[in-house]
Amino acid sequence: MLDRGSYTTKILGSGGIYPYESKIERYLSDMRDYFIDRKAVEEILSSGRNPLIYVVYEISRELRGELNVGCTVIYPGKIGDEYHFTKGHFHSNVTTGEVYIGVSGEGLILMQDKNGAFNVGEIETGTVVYVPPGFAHRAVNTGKTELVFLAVYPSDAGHDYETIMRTGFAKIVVERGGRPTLIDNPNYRRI
Ligand code: M6P
Ligand code: ZN
Repeated sequence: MLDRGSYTTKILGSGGIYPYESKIERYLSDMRDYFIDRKAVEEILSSGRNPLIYVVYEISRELRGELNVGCTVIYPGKIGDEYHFTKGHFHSNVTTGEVYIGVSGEGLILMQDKNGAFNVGEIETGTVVYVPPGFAHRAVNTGKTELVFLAVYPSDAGHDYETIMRTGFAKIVVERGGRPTLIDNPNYRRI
């Protein structure tokens, strides 16, 4: 699939990148504990549906100083009132940052550090978002089409999903009056 001696890949839009090394699919069943409306989650799953929320096409490298490339495609939609999003993570290596580059669609990037400092950035075609070291990051698709973006991050960054799971993000993105709206997360636990 990927020739390790080749250093180029191509952005295919909602098809991700090609070639890539690995493809990760996240279905609603993989994100049971993430969406705020647990009742909506269980209703969808018990009706036999299990929507694909997002896919990540990734090329990872090994040595310190090398850079990984990921292309994430978040499918449009909501669970209850809440727009589809990525799980969100801190980096295990807290000294590492990341850059997101918008390819198509529209959405938001939520960023939050361990002291609770919160930041939000818009992402659409051509947007470049810098995620500083120490900030957990989650992308949210607020549009009607796939949100596609590239991510570039150090090969030794690592994904820490647990820390942000313990508190949740301070804000969530829901539809209010037909529009995406950032509201306080009622389940947010400051530590
Ligand atoms: C981006 C990068 C990846 C990440 C992916 C999905 O492509 O940040 O490292 O895996 O988004 O985000 P998450 O891992 O939080 O589900
Ligand atoms: Zn990251």
